[in-house]
Amino acid sequence: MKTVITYGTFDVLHAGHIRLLSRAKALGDRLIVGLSNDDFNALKKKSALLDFRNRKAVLEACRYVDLVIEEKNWEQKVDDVQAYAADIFVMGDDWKGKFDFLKPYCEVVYLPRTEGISSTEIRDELRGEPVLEAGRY
Ligand code: C2G
Repeated sequence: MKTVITYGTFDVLHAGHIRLLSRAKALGDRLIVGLSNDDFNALKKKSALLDFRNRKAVLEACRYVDLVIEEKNWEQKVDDVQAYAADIFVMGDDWKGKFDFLKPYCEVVYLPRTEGISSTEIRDELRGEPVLEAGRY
């Protein structure tokens, strides 16, 4: 069985994430996602709209995802790859080269990122919404 692993925040899941997950799963038989916890998001300076519990529930409902593990820090990937016997590590190519240190442990694949959609844009759009004043509807 070929195991693929990837990592991310996956906030407000959108088609860009889904395309990444579907292409990653297509490279093997099992896809594991290291989901950034809320503390690690703070470290990444990412302010996710949804907390870890919600983002995990959404990812676990995705047909391409077989297992969600917690991403707590930058240092855990080698241990994870070994612990889960991952054959392939996948990330979008906005990370190209950043995880080549994993090459001695598994195949490293950077996939083209989906242009035109990002959680950041969705978050900004949502946050830009006027607050629903009482009696508005
Ligand atoms: N992605 C994509 N296309 C988009 C948006 C995201 O292909 N339009 C990919 C990213 O390249 C990444 C994955 O979807 O591979 C998850 O993206 P994020 O949730 O933004 O993850 P990120 O903050 O990049 O965290 O240790 C690695 C980090 O946790 C990665």
